[in-house]
Amino acid sequence: MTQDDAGPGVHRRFDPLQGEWILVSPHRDRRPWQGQVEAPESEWPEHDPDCHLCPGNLRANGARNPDYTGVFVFDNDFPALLDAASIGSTGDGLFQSEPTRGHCRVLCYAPQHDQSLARLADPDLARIVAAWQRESIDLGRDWRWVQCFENRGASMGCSSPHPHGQIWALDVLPTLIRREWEQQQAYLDDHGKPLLLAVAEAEAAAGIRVVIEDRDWLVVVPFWARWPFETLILPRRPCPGFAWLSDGESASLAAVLGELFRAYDNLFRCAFPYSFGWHGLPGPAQNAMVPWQLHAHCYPPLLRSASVRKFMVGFELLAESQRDITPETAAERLRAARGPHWRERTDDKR
Ligand code: H2U
Ligand code: ZN
Repeated sequence: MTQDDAGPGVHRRFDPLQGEWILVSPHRDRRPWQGQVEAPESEWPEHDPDCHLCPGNLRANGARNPDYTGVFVFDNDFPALLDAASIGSTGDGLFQSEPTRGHCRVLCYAPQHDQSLARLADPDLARIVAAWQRESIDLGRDWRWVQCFENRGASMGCSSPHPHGQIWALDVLPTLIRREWEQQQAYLDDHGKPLLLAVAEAEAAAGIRVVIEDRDWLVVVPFWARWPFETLILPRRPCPGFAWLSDGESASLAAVLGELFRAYDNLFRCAFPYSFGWHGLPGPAQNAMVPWQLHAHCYPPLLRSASVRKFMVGFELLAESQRDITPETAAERLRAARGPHWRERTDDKR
């Protein structure tokens, strides 16, 4: 019997990071489903001559990629943000707008077209962590916020199966970042400790929502998760951003990432789709006490199988987020899915 069978009943949970409530309806997971079924993934070749991101290939704008062997970072050919501002601020009442500048990059995780965070070895993952660290520090010298993220899978709007993420740097604090900043600042003012450090300590003590933990990191399905198998990656000491990470913490992060993304793929035996990204203070390390803690959010849409996903529609769009299985059950299932990648298990014929 799972947590949900025992039945905590319908209730709401509070997200102290976003300052929002989430409706939890555990019993609803058993409702019949005749809606959209996600297409199964295909197997990809190690090199795809038509891929814009593979080494040596032509990109969509005609530039040629180098024969890269590790990670490869380039300026986005179709950036959402531009270095130069075009219009000035307008309006101060109902119709306000302001100019925004920024810089967008693409980070190819590996030369192999058929790889992913779930299947790369720890040394390859360490190169990705180093790239996030480098880009956050470098772009953070010039820009107010640096957003590293990845969309994986066609169902999350990813444009190519080649393992890659994006980095957007801009001259303002985006809406969700500003909200997280205000929430963390208020907590620090009231309690004298960073909010997400308190959360990490409380989650580690409770244990029930922990998916992975080592000396440096904690991966939990947060108490207030919106998406079915949403996770939060947290450092276990005060650490505002990538610039503050020690070499040891970067290395253990690489191992933790591999473990987490393998568990996701194993859960429904598929290339588990998600949107994943880092919230860290950009730029070089400084000594000042700040409310911010480095953390990663992973938002995967799958709910019941590789082909049935959660849609954030209806009540979620019009009232507030709602989830079906409890975060405790989700964590239990992710813990059980840990281990070698299912495609690499020789003892398993399924
Ligand atoms: P997504 O798969 O998450 O959309 O990221 C791919 C990014 O790569 C996207 O922002 C860029 C797109 O603009 N891109 C290039 O810059 N050059 C290309 O040749 C292909 C894609
Ligand atoms: Zn490719």
